[in-house]
Amino acid sequence: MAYEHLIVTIEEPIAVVTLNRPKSLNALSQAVMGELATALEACDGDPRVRCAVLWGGPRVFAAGADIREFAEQSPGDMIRSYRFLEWERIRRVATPVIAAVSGYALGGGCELAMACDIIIAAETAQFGQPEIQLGVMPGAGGTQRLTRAIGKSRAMEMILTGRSISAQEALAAGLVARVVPVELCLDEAKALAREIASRAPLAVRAAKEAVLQAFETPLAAGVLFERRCFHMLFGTADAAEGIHAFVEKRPAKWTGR
Ligand code: DAK
Repeated sequence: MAYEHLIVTIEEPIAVVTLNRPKSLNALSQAVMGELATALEACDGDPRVRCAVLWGGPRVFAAGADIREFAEQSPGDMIRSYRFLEWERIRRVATPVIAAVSGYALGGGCELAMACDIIIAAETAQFGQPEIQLGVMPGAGGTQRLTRAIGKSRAMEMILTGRSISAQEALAAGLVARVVPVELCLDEAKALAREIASRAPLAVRAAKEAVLQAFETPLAAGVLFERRCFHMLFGTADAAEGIHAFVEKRPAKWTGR
C-alpha cells in the first residue's frame, strides 16, 4: 500500500515505518495518524512481519499534533473528528512496536513514543508535553502513560510546565530502555526488533498483551491474566519445541503454532 506521509519498508522479519513530513517536523495530522494506524495494523496481518520499528528520521521523531490543523478547528470539530480512534487502533496493535526516537518527541510525539512498546532514544532525543504552553493539556494519553512511566512528581513537573527532558534524563526516569548515539539509533532499534522477531511468535504476542495488562488491571487480575496466557502457550507446538530443544541442546525452530 502507498502512503503519503509514511515510508514503510518490510525487511523480513521486521517492518520499518518512517514518519515522513520533515517540513513540519513530522507533525501528526489526522491524515498521518490514520496512515500510521493502518500501517501498524497491517503488520498484524502480514506473516512476514514479527516486530515493527517506528521512527521519524535522525532530526525529529514528531513535534506533536499538527497545530495548524488545530488552529482551523472549533471545539465541536474536535469532538466530532474522533481523533482518538486512530490512537485506539494503534493501542490495539498486537505486533511489538519499537520507537526509535531521535530529536524532538513532543506532545503527541511523546505520546506516540509512549504508545509503542519500547523506546530507544538517540542522545539528541528530547521528550516533552508542551501542550500547557498552548493553553491545553495532553490529549492522547500523556497524563496517564507519562505518569505510569516516570512517576507522579516528574510527570507533573513536565506536564504543568511544558518543559522537556533529555535522553539521559528519560533514561534515568525509566521512560526509555536505552540511549545510543544518533547515528546508531535506527540500527539499534532494528537489531532489537530482529531479536524479538527471532523469538516464538505466539509467546511474543501473548507476553506483550500480558505486560500491557499491567497498565489496565489490579495486580491480582493481571497475575491471573498472565497465568491464563502461560497455560495457553504451554499447549502450543512452539512450547513443546522450545522445551525439547533445550533438553536436546539444540536451537529451537519456531513455527508459530
Ligand atoms: N504542528 C505543525 N507544524 C509544526 C509543528 C506542529 N506541532 N511543530 C513544528 N512545526 C512546523 C513549524 O511551524 C515550521 O514550519 P514553517 O514555519 O517552516 O512552515 C517547521 O515545522 C519547523 O519548525 P520551527 O521553525 O519551529 O523549528 P525549530 O527548530 O525552531 O523549533 C520546535 C522546533 C519543535 C521546538 C518547535 O517547532 C515547536 O515548539 N513546535 C511545537 C511543539 C508543540 O507544541 N507540540 C505539541 C502540540 S499539541 C489528541 C491527540 C493528540 C493531541 C491532542 C489531542 N486527541 C486524540 C484528542 C496532541 C496535541 C499536541 O501534540
